[in-house]
Amino acid sequence: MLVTAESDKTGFFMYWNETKECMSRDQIEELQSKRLVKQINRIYHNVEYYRKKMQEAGLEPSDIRGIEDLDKLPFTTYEDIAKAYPFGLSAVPLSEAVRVHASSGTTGKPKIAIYTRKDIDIWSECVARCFSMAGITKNDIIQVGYGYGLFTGGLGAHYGAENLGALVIPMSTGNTKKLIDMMIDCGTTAIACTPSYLLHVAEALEAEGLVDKIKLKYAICGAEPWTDNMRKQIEERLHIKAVDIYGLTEIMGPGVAADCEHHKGLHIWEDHFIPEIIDPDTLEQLPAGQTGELVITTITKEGMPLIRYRTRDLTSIEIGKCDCGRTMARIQRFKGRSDDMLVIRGVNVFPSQVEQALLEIDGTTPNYMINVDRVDNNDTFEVQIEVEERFFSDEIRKLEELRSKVENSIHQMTGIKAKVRLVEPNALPHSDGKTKHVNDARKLV
Ligand code: DLL
Repeated sequence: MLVTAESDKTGFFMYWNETKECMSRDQIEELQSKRLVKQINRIYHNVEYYRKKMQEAGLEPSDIRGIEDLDKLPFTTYEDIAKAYPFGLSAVPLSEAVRVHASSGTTGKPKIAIYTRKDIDIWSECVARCFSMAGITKNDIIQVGYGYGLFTGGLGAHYGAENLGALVIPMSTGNTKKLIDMMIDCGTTAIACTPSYLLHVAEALEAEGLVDKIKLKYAICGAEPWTDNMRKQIEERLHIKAVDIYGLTEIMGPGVAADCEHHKGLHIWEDHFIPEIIDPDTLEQLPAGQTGELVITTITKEGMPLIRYRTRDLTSIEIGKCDCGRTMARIQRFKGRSDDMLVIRGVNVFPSQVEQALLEIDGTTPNYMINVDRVDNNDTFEVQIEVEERFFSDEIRKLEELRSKVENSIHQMTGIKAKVRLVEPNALPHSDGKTKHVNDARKLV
């Protein structure tokens, strides 16, 4: 049964912006074409980086007349963002920008995103649409359990929830006991956090016999891969409704797409983003339904517009009206990445960052193994490193000093703490071909 905003008073099926969320396919494509043409003109004239790239491809802005010309445009990659660090892709003078966020790059420098005031407003609108789709209204009390700071999760969810008019508790990460205390004391009805963390919270609540004391109704979980099974576990153990939310720093942050109560894929807000799926090897566009790499073009972003940005996230797209009445394309659950990025405790980690951290320390070798697992719904992150023989014949204090140096260096480079184990030369598996540096034993069931 199709339940519309008018017929449902619980708020669970509410549209935040019905005119946009339920546009016809023709209207979506017409709007996208208009906005794409405008965006290409802006970046050609305002961003030297894009102008050069377009000139190299033999393109002028007038060659792009609508979305049918999208595939003429060159891709943008995270290497482009790294090369332009920090503000080389900015399409506005910095005096017009009001915020910066960042996430891990493959080595050293982070990927930076720049926002104007209008970008923040559009972001809050997108998050409000997602939260509304999840059932949240102005009557809710929401705890934001994503990290606040350079990571987009905290502030992104916060502004969206405030836009909705909900009462926001800016919890951030790191203190489960306090989160639970406030959840009970304040009568929190919604939570935004990573799905693995929410399962951890569920365990803590069960252990203390507190599940019946909470008033939680909704959860909006994302920032890391998870499964329908995990969603069902969360829903059953906490007696709530949970939805999936997707986003990435470069494009905006959380709220690029989210799923509705029908769980038939994450609606991507096509009035702001044009999604494509490409074959990551041939770079050819793939038709709806086929799995490949998600590519996104931002058509309203002012601060740092991205044209055909290769997200490296593997998924497929479904077009067509959803049972909720929304018409925006649906991204299916993510099937992995086309690069080697890991998401550990919601943080993006590249093996190359660990390698870089080791390079800076005398006595370590480039032979290392990253072991990731999930114990009690918490990600574990361990790095084994072969170190020079001499450390094993030296005093134990020197070995301990080296271990602590490596731990600090990895923490600085990746932003999260690893358990470091130093091992003797040749203790790790070696191969003649491509050496395996990651052992990810997490089973997302
Ligand atoms: O993780 C933004 C975010 C915050 C999304 C809070 C949702 C909730 P980044 O740190 O830049 O941004 O990481 C982006 O995380 O390319 C995916 O690989 C992964 N990711 C994000 N959401 C999901 C999801 C934020 N729902 C990278 N399912 C992306 C699977 C996800 N993977």
